[in-house]
Amino acid sequence: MQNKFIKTDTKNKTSILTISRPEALNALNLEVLNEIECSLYEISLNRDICAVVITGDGEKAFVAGADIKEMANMSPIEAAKFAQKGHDILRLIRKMPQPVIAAVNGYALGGGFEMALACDIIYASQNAKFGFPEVTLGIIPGFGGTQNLSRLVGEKIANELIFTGNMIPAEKAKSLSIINEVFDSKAQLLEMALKTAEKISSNSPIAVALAKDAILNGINLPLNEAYHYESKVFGNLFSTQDQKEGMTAFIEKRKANFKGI
Ligand code: DAK
Repeated sequence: MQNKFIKTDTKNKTSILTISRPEALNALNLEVLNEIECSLYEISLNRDICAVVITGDGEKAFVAGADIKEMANMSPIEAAKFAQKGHDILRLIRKMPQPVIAAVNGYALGGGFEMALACDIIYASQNAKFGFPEVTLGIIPGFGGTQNLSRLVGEKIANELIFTGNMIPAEKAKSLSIINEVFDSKAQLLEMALKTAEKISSNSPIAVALAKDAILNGINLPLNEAYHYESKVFGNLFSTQDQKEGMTAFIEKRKANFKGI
């Protein structure tokens, strides 16, 4: 499929997915969501890709939210379809074996903030701004925002952000542990996102995928059940070639050659 709004590029073992609709600050309409879903799905099946970076085109925005102009005239059926598409993408980001890094340059608002929150790591440039303006439009965050933000930072901080619709700058988001790191410029942001992706790609892809699975599936379980889940995943890794290779390479004092099997 020829994409209109999504550019994909591969560097070493990393896929870089750029949301490119700068005239609307990369706002998410149904077409953009369809292209993101297809691109991520293809990447999720590609065993040569070990990490993904999602970013926004231009200097101003990562994603300024769902497309308000498209949403304004949606019928209830279209709105439900739109909502389902958004949820499908969030589930895909969470379930795909490769870690996904959001490289947030400029505005990450509404659905854009929610997409970043679904990613495994969030890096931002100094000019990034995060917020949930939904209540100013008569709606609430609907791509998981009320749930993911409150689980991440607690109810009180999430309440303040969601009830006011205020935006917070990158440094504040970092101080609240919403994001991992802030970088001076967009160039530095992308460079560091790729560097982290490369470091991830140097490890066993199957171990990284199962670590992601254990964190995501364990985090909402009672601790004892989560330990049990972790121990099963840990045990499963001893049936892989990567576990044998990683430990043999350590003993033989050489670099491991992981195959992801
Ligand atoms: N949608 C459509 N167009 C947008 C847009 C958006 N979200 N954000 C910006 N644009 C367009 C502007 O209309 C403008 O287009 P023209 O007028 O030039 O044609 C162009 O991008 C440049 O924007 P501005 O001229 O406004 O640029 P400024 O620098 O002055 O302001 C801004 C930047 C980001 C502060 C401002 O554009 C703004 O406030 N944008 C809207 C931000 C927002 O409210 N975002 C949240 C959208 S609601 C759901 C799940 C999730 C959602 C919905 C449903 N279900 C499960 C059902 C998600 C909802 C949202 O994300």
